[in-house]
Amino acid sequence: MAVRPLVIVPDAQLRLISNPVAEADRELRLLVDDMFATMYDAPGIGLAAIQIGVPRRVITIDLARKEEAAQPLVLINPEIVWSSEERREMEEGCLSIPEYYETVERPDRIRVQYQDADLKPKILEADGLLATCIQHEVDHLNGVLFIDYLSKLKRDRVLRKFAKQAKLKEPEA
Ligand code: GNR
Ligand code: NI
Repeated sequence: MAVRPLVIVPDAQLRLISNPVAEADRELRLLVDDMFATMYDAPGIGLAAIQIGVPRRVITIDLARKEEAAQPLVLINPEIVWSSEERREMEEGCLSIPEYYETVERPDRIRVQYQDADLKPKILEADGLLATCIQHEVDHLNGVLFIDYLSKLKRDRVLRKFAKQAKLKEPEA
């Protein structure tokens, strides 16, 4: 298991549409292991593969608190097949946009079809934080970030700040 570096905005990789997974091979198991290692290390409650630079439709989630037993969840090729009309507001953050938090409104409840780590088909109904987290991660698979739901003013302000930081970290030409 290896903690891999996180991809941070405005890295263009975060705008890629990730590719479906077709085989439950060693490469997939390695990717999932490294995603959990990276997510727990951060720490975060969810991670999409593109956040470690791998454009595959793979999500890891664990909502357990530190003092609780781990509840690892892997969603491969997830598809939200139903979402409630009822919405809920929740404060979101993203490991690819460090230390920035804003309220986002999303469907309160969802039904998601996915495959587990062995590519066995599954269905999950979720509400509350889990529903929010799954929607946030599925967005990553489609190149969408939670700041895309904010006003252009707020989004541009955040992106400018991170663009400036990235530039400062660039090696001298
Ligand atoms: O760790 C995370 N916390 C979080 C809080 C509210 C809504 C979504 C999230 S996901 C985020 C980790 C992350 O960036 N996943 O892509
Ligand atoms: Ni995120």
